[in-house]
Amino acid sequence: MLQASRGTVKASLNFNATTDAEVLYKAMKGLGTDEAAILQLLVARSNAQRQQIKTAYKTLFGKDLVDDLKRELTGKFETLIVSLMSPPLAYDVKLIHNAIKGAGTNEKVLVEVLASRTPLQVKDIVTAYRQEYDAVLEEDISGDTSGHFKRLLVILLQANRQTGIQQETIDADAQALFKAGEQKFGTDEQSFVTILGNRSAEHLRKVFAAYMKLSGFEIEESINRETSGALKILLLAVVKCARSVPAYFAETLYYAMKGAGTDDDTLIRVMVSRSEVDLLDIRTEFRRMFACSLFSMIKGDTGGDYQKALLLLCGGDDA
Ligand SMILES: *[C@@H]1O[C@H](CO)[C@@H](O)[C@H](O)[C@H]1NC(C)=O
Ligand SMILES: *[C@@H]1O[C@H](CO)[C@@H](O)[C@H](O)[C@H]1NC(C)=O
Ligand SMILES: [Ca+2]
Repeated sequence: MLQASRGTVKASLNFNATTDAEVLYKAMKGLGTDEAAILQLLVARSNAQRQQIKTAYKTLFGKDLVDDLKRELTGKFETLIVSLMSPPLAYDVKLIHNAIKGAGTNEKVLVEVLASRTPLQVKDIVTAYRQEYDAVLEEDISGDTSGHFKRLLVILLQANRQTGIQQETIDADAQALFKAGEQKFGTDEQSFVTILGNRSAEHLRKVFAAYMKLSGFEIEESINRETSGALKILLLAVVKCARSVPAYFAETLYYAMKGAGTDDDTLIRVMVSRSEVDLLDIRTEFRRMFACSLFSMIKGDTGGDYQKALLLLCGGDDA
């Protein structure tokens, strides 16, 4: 896939992997570590260039760059830098694996990745997961989840959404959603799962408008009232991504930082995975939706080298 142009991170023009590997080696050798040199260099390179630096580093010094970074760095800053070093597909596969391995399930990560990635990306994740873990992702996710939440995740894993707009079914879909929720005692979750899991984003946007006209409610309000738990979170993510993926991530980042404390895992995950995709659009949506810029919120919520790297990834303030 071509480098999308809406990211904040771009390929460096006068790139020399050997020179970069030497700079990183110097920043880490001996006592102490030059964290500033490491973060300034790595944020200013595309992920593809970072992979070339990794290779050059091994050739020059016979050592694994990521192992050295892990040894020299600590905490959230280490997590951020190591995440930047991972190729995007491998990063997603690892996120999903970590979300389901062991006891418990990180539903938030499953929802975010499977609701926001393109069909092609989801297909690549399924294939790469099989190669990496010799396991079938659908089976592993099915074993870890249940009910309608599981059903919708499995539909999303097929990455088989219809394409385009089916003009003749817009009203029928809106009516089916109304009947399945607001007009029903209890909720027919299956109808929500079928329509939101199978229709294209363009089609769904038309359905949401028809739904509003028909019922007087935004579909999000109805999902909030009619469903609960992980299914609700997944349905809302699918709706928000159908409306606008950058707006979905702007909101995700906002709630990762709002109030006391910070959900650093989410902050790192979103900043890294969107840095070469649509972080510029996410910044714009963030500024439109909330009272401050993404930059200023990161600045207020983080510190140290971790903050420096995140602000460079953010790439600018939208006053
Ligand atoms: C990269 O820099 C090294 C010196 O550090 C030089 O020997 C090499 O030719 C350069 N490579 C390219 C492609 O310019
Ligand atoms: C959509 O989702 C349902 C599951 O609810 C599935 O059975 C159905 O075959 C899917 N495909 C279409 C085109 O509706
Ligand atoms: Ca109801």
